[in-house]
Amino acid sequence: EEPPAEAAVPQAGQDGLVLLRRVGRVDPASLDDYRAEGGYTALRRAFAIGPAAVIREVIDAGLVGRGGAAFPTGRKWDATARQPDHPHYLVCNADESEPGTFKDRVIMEGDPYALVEAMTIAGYATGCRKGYLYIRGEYPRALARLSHAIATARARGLLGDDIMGQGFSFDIEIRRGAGAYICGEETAIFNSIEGRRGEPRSKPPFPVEKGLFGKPTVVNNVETLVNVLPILEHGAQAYAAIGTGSSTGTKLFCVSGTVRRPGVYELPFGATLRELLTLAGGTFEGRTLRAVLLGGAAGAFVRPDELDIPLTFEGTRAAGATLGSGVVLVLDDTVDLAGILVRIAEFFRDESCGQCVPCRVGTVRQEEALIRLSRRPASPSADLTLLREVGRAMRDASICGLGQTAWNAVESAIDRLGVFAETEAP
Ligand code: L3W
Ligand code: SF4
Repeated sequence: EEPPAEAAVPQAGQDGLVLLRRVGRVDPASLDDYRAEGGYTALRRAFAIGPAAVIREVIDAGLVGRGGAAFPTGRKWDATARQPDHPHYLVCNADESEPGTFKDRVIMEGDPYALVEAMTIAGYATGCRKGYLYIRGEYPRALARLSHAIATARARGLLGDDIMGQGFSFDIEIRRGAGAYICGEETAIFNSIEGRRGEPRSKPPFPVEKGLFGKPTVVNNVETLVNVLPILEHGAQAYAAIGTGSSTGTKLFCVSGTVRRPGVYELPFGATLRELLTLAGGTFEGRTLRAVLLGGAAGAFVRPDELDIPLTFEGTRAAGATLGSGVVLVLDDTVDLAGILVRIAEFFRDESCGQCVPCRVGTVRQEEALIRLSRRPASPSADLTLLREVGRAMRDASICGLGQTAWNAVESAIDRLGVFAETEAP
């Protein structure tokens, strides 16, 4: 039995949290608890100002997607709302499968009504009557708590017909993933929900035009959606005052690896990686930091001398890294880096859907080359050259993010950390 969500939040119940404020403080089964702690004030405000003003608030707040790509949420909502073709669909991407990512699980288990309320607001703003919650199959507790929250909300007139007597009808259907990482790619989710193979579609057309069942669809990550609650509760201006000019609000970081207090931490954008690691207790006694993998398997390694990187979208980009979905994997000097790279390559090879050649073949070649390099060959340069060629082909010619990013972490380990440098030919 997994420990409950709040055990994964060292800050649970503390003051000053925005997205995690109710986690560990309310009974996740209790709608009354949720309402007593501010629940459903955001939806009430949404009804008071109307759909167009809700979208305006989300745009003015500067909210961008938290799944990794940081696309402006308000623009996505606006584009969907304007589509003349109907019906419109909402899909919440809760297929949290990026290695080292466990923030959405904490929200879904610890504050499930927040996601139900946020999805209702998104549906209202974008003209949807139906929302799908596509949840990772390996999250049984989150599934149970959300199923309960959805049923209770429906029984209490907060889902279904004529919500809160406002003439708006909306409901949520849960669909479970079946263990494939690629089913977290937004268009693969559509195929999966439609009963097809979970393979990505080529974009454009973007989902806002042609998504689920070929209809205009807004797809948002769990964390993205719950940000809409503080935006509506406190207003766009108050929200945008948190963080930096280009990265507004707070971010959930998933800290794992060789660190004293692993878990999900909520910090305003702009805090540094050093501050986050200090909060998490730093490395263990007698050990030194070797590297931090920022942004997950599709992200980049950073060195111990780069800890002052501000944790913002623009700051990590300028440093040649990425925030991705908030993965902060800490590696001390006892960790076998080459082994980690082989593990990452194995993951991508395993999870490639096989639909396009650069990714299907490239992920195999990448893993083979890394296995050879990890055995410390006398002349590694041929394999390093091969890795670069294969990496470039995957990045430039793959259909979806999986293939496009499968070489990121490996490249950064070679270029920034100098992994294999000691075996490189002079
Ligand atoms: C309308 C346009 N919409 C783009 C939309 C698009 C999508 C969003 C981002 O994710 C990230 C990567 C990794 N009109 C639009 C438009 N959109 N242009 O904006 O789009 P895109 O294509 O930039 O990215 P993406 O394929 O959705 C790639 C991260 O995902 N990743 C894994 C993440 C894993 C998790 C998790 O487990 N929770 O998040 C792996 O690659 O960081 O940046 O909605 O439709 N002109
Ligand atoms: Fe499938 Fe990889 Fe191509 Fe994405 S890049 S469609 S995962 S083969």
